[in-house]
Amino acid sequence: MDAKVKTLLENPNKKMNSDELSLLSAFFRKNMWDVLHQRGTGHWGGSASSTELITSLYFNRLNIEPKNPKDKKRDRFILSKGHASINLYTVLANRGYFPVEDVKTFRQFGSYLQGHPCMTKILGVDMSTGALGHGLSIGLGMALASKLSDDSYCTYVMTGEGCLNEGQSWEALMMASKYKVKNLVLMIDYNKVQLDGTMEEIMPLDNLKDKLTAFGWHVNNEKYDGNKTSDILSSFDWIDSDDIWPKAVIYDTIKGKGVSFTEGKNTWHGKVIDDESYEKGLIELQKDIQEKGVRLWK
Ligand SMILES: Cc1ncc(C[n+]2csc(CCOP(=O)(O)OP(=O)(O)O)c2C)c(N)n1
Repeated sequence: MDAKVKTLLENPNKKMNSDELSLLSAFFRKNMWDVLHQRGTGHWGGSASSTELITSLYFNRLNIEPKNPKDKKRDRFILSKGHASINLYTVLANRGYFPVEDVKTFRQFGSYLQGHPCMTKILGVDMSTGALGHGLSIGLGMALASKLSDDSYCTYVMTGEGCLNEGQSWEALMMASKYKVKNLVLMIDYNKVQLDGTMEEIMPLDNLKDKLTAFGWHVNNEKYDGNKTSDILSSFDWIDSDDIWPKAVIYDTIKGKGVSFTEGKNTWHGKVIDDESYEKGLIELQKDIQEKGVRLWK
């Protein structure tokens, strides 16, 4: 099955459909599990929750050209939850920004692929992130800049709840709605689990939709499962369905998605994947690739 997935990846510029995105996500998730285990470091939980979202952006949505990564007119993506870097690196490499082999050097001394994404060292990274809460302010700046330069690119910012617990995010939310900033999309990976507890224990965000709406944002009515590529594609259709800005999309996701004993567990936020857990998880991740591949090529 891996060989078939690689065939799919031979043409990364193709706009992938829902089943293809689903298979690619399963493949990337397994590769992430491999690297985090081999390297003995990194953030599994929040990377596994956003896998379908980041895969769908880069293989279906973003107007980008990896051979021309600094193109002024490219869409921008800011991974405000920068700790999910292994997810971003895996997708960027497979999309053609840098060699896939390099992902194995994740967090190695001297590697350009460190624990948090660095825009000056990694092609395709639009903003260095890691300190939670900065991404939306920066995305807002990029969106405002597009207005000044008359470029029509779109800026996407992905946060988890951690970023939304930071006051700075709410300043950016207020300002974006004040200026009715166009082409700015906030994508919330709403897995409701953080580093050392659940969202409810740390800082509840309910009712998030009402809060964002009260801050002047246009928020999805329909519920979207952010681990389901068909839902993600529907959310993209929703983004395109009107001209009301700025827009926020709340995606319900599962932290640690794909490995049953890590799902919904804050303890797997950034835990080292020991050999026994690795072998157990691998079986589930490989089964998922197999099933999604069979569905695609039946
Ligand atoms: C300003 C800041 N405070 C604390 C941290 C440490 N930290 C890293 S990830 C994280 C929890 C993030 O939770 P969430 O946004 O829900 O991430 P996800 O579940 O999507 O991984 C924390 C507290 C940080 N990176 N930045």
